[in-house]
Amino acid sequence: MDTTATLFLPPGGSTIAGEVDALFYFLVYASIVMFGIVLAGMIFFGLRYRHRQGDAAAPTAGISHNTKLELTWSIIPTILVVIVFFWGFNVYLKMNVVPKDAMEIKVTGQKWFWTFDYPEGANTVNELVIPAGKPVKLLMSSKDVIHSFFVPDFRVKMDVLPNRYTIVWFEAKREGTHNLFCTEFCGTGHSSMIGTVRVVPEREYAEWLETASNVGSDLAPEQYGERLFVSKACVTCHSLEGKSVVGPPLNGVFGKPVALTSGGTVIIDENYIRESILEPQASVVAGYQPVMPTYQGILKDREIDALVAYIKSLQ
Ligand code: HEC
Ligand SMILES: [Cu+2]
Repeated sequence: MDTTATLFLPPGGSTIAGEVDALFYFLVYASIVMFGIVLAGMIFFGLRYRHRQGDAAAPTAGISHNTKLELTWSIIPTILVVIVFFWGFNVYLKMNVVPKDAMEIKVTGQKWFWTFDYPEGANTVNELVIPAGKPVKLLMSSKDVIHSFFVPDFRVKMDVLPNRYTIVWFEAKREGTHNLFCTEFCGTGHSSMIGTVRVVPEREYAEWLETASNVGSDLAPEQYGERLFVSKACVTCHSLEGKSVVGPPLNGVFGKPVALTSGGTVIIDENYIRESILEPQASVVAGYQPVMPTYQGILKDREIDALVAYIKSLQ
């Protein structure tokens, strides 16, 4: 249960990490020892019994087998394999049987970000906030292709599929932040499908949850929109410096005309931005792929208003 990084693995941040690591290192070192024995034997026999000038041809009669040797090289590996099976099965069960008192968070993967829905109505994008010392169950699904939820520090990895739920659970040991990756190649934006898991003390979590459901009420719409633009992952696809990334840049576009793939032209106004957020496929900007995800059900009206105000302010 160490918390420092080891030769092959990052610091362990969950209660299961120590057990996964122990099994992993057992496998690594057992393989190295076996490899050493086989290689040393090969080199030794190669040198000891190499062909020399004047040697008679090798005798072929009278050599059948060596029972002791054969039993040894069968029984030792069998014992090792059986140990690894039962050990692995034990850890597997612990990782797969969710404790009854686990709190549940809904995870949605889509091109190319993660959404987390908490029981009390709060939601976050690309940042999972959980209490320390409490088991957390993630109920996961995808809106489009196969993604995979991976938190190396927790030693958990689980595919996130369309049309099906998958489950993963863990208990973070103490407060801190951990990297979250999508580890299934899911298209051109795959490398930006990253996030963090922020572990906070249990008391702080309750407070966070309360404020998370009504953040921004104290901010001016443009400022709130600026935050949402980052926290809801718009930045992964939209530049504010006039560069074209996955999507078109959004600075200085308000009030200007834009050409659509369908042939027509529209003026970028409040309604067009709103439609772009909720029904991105309704009018697709010429020269771009229709890959913007819908934010229907993710953004509340107040948040859409703030984003519109923010984009408007970017002149
Ligand atoms: C996965 C990448 C992706 C994400 C995330 C994304 N968009 Fe888009 N967006 C696009 C693409 C691609 C287009 C152009 C094609 C289209 O119109 O659907 C676009 C188009 C737009 C347009 C129309 C722009 C124009 O010049 O006409 C607006 C407005 C917009 N997005 C706003 C947002 C906001 C606000 C967010 C965050 C809440 C967001 N987008 C998140 C990819 C993305
Ligand atoms: Cu992905």
